[in-house]
Amino acid sequence: MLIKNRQDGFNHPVPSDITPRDVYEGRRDMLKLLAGGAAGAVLSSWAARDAMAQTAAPGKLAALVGAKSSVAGAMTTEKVSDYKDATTYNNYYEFGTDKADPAKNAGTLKTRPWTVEVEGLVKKPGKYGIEDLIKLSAQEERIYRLRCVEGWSMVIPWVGYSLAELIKKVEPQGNAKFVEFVTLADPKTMPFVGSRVLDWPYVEGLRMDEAMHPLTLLTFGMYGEVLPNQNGAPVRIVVPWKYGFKSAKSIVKIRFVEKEPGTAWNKAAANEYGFYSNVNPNVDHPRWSQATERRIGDGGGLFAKRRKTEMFNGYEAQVGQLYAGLDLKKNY
Ligand SMILES: Nc1nc2c(c(=O)[nH]1)N[C@H]1C(S)=C(S)[C@@H](COP(=O)(O)O)O[C@H]1N2
Ligand SMILES: [Mo]
Repeated sequence: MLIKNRQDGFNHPVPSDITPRDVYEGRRDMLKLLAGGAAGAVLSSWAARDAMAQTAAPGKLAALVGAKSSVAGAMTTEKVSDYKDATTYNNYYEFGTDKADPAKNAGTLKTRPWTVEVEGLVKKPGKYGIEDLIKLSAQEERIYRLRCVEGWSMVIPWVGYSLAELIKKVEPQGNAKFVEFVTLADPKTMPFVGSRVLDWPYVEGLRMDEAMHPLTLLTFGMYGEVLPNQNGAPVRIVVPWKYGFKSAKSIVKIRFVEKEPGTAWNKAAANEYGFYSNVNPNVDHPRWSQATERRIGDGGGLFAKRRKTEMFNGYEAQVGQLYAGLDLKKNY
């Protein structure tokens, strides 16, 4: 982000363009067949069994299945991105600044035991072991677009529950106006913590009403499995109407505060990355336009036809009213 001088696409190869098929869709088709009673017929051939083995476990991680969400806007019907793209082309600066680095380096991240501390202006602060946090509410599947500030996007089936479920349980005090997410910064397992790329730990934040919005997802899994390390295991936030960097990975503290928290990218370059960071095609990044995006998996590499970026990443009907009266050009 900060250290690149040109827009996404000029610096990186595009692994998606050589990935032949959509593993996740394959698995869903298989599950539909099974639900329809075709299991016997399907499983009678070795080829089908192989397909099942491949597609039922896209990353061969522990299963984490969620019921399809009924939250408005939570289930886009756009084509889901390839699991391989979603797990090998991403940003997790603690493990390096290249899109291929997190998948290469995040194997060192230790996700058990893991504790998330809920603190600050709440009536019921506490420490949650990750297993208890996973069980706190029913897991849902949400299919969200993810729009990176660098100009690429994907569509990912996440598994988790609305952050609001946790917030209601801990009972924020009246003066709690913001929620701050503090993520792990462990120099022993994260090779770039200690580099000066960012001010560690990576911190993000939301206004209370944004944090309470049902689309804000406390996320434990994707593609029917637990999160791979490089995607923010064991718990991250996903805020679909904001640029990707608002969705903090590998959270260790959720803090309720009165003042707007200082956030990692805002501290690094305040003129480029504001606190709100709502996807807004009408506000250019100081070094490039945000009017269009490259959907990873569309094919065509660097010369792929770009799509028009939608206001609030397409979630305007659900979240637009949160910002009524706020100047979105100033509050970018
Ligand atoms: N802790 C931490 N969280 C982070 C980042 C990071 O570097 N460190 N990168 C952000 C950015 S820029 C993006 S686009 C998304 C990427 O999420 P994904 O890997 O699941 O696609 O994670 C966000 N969360
Ligand atoms: Mo990003």
